[in-house]
Amino acid sequence: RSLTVLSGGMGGARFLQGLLHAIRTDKLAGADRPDVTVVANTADDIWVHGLKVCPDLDTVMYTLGDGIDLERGWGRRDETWSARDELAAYGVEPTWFGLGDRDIATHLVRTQMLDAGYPLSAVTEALCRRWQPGVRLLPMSDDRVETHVAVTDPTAPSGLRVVHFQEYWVRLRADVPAERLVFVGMDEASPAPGVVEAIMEADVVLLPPSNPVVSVGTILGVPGIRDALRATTAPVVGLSPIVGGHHVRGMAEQMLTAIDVEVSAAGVAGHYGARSGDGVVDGWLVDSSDAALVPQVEALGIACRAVPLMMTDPDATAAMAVAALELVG
Ligand code: GDP
Ligand code: FO1
Ligand code: CA
Repeated sequence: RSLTVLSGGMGGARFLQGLLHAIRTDKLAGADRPDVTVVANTADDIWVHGLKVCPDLDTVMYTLGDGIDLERGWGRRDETWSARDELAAYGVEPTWFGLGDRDIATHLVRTQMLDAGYPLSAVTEALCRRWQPGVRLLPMSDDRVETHVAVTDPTAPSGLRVVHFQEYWVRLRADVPAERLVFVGMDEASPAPGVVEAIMEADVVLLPPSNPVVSVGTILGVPGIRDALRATTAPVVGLSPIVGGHHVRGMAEQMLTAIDVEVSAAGVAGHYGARSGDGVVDGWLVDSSDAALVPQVEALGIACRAVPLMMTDPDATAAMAVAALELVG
């Protein structure tokens, strides 16, 4: 048996922890323990100080490999910041994006391997030999794809300025509206080796409560991945990252607004759409507090249930994974 999960960073990594907990404590139906393949978003990736940084891949790898800083939710535990402070003393930009000393080792290994000609998928496999995340971790693509965000800038001739997603999130704290999203390199990208197969050969495909626009949305945007999701014989089931009309953390509200999708669990379900129509999901979980939205989602042709969707601890998160699999099992 095999499960394939299309993941962003923190929301996806938390969900995966719960899914692995459910598997290891035999909470899933069926005798055999499934293998898990994770297809991670790489459109958050950024080149800084000559280094290739892959936040969502690293968040999943560090979280499942028990190296994550639990409080921040990104980067390494017991981190120090000497390199960042030294770079700032040189006045080298970007000073708003901090690389921790321990984390830098990961980026050095990755960048050296990329320079030597290895694709990102092979580099990720090499990094995972150390971290042993307990899943097969694949980048969505070996090609460079970057999310950029257009924000209002009265001094620009067009009235807009385009910044890298990391600049929007980290420097601007996502507190100005995202006017438009640009996925640089997306049209020319192709799925990394194993990605389409992992979707086609899975028994179930899961969309965790990751950002539907800049995490799952970008994965689906890689030419061929959406088609694989529509073609697979596996049921596809998602969990809402929107609870009570708001994201739990992050910037899904700003991203959904930028693409004119209603910020609600039903709005996101409608955005993904039913596979029986021209969409990508068969099933959808909303939070218990959004139970009133269930009929609206089912009217879209998507099986829907309301269950607690707050990832407060591994048991609660494991129960979410079990509910997702039960919905389509
Ligand atoms: P990122 O790459 O670090 O932004 O992480 P993801 O894209 O994987 O997940 C971000 C999404 O997770 C956000 O839209 C949050 O609303 C959602 N999220 C975070 N924690 C929870 C939770 O406990 N429950 C639910 N339902 N969604 C959550
Ligand atoms: N988030 C911040 O708020 N400030 C940072 O300086 C920062 C640096 C950073 C470096 C490596 C990395 O893997 C993640 C980092 N993040 C930082 C988090 C990052 O912005 C998020 O994980 C996302 O890309 C949101 O999905
Ligand atoms: Ca992300």
